[in-house]
Amino acid sequence: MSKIVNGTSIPNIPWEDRPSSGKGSDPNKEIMWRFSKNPVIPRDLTLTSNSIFNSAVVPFNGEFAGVFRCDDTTRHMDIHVGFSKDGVNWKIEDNAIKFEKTDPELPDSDYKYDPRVIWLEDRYYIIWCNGYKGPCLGTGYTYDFKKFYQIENSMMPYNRNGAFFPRKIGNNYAMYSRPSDSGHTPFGDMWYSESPDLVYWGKHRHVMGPNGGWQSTKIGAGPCPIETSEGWLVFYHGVLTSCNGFVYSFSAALMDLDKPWKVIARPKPYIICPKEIYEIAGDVPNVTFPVASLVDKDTGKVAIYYGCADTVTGLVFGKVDEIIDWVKKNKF
Ligand code: BMA
Repeated sequence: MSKIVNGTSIPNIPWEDRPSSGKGSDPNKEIMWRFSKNPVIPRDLTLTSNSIFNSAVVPFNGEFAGVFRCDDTTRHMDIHVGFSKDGVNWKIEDNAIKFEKTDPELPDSDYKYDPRVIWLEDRYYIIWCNGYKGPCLGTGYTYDFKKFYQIENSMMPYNRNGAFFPRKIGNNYAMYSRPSDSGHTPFGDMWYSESPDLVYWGKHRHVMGPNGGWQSTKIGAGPCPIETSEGWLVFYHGVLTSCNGFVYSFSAALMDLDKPWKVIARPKPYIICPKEIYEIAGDVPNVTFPVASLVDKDTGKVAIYYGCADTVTGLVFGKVDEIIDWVKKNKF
């Protein structure tokens, strides 16, 4: 029995056991290990893609569906739907998703990027960084990954890294987000907000901010939070500013189940930091940026999809129970 609560069985979760020797083999050194076939999604999978990264994947009809950030060869940023039988080999549509507006007054998007997707009550919600007078949080939903509907923007500019919780907290929907600026923000804390209807958001609470080392410049939520008996397991990215620019790594923290703005344990070390060639070389060097997790409730296996150097997409694997123990052992 794993510590996962309210989870889904995903018997066909993409998976590879921890290697028995070499890189990733020592759990005392690396609590998660990279897929040997990384990167799983190449940059040129669609007709016009320059890069495919920072993308969201969910189990769908016994297989997998996803919403992918595809920057095209004009370097326009948009999100595309894709499907896979095994979570590793993907077919991604050449054309970007066309959302049907649920209100004709909804503003158009100048661009869309970094989507998160979550099953919530009766449908899949998508939340992304949306261009509307600067980056804000765009929101929509789909039942079938064929028709997509756009609802009100969840947050006004400037905000990024929105991640919905998979269930209500008390009577309200909930999310993490990261207020930012109009550019490549040199600061960033994680915030928590609630909404009775996914339109009006409030009860804003500060969650946590930068805290030295790999997470000294800014931090932001990665995949949607995972419910466990020990608290919400939240993978998040952290950034440090080196003499060559930003370096994006990631780790995981545990948050209070009823008050998810309260941090139970936050680790000092990162879990993944740019080290492999596809993470240190690309359109934006030195970026490992997690945005989606698949979690199998029966085995506690977790597979994280992460953007590599803003160019391709990789997978890392771990076990939820081991990661929880590691977070507690390595907390500040
Ligand atoms: C952030 C976002 C991410 C990107 C990261 C590194 O501000 O644009 O999509 O991965 O920068 O370039």
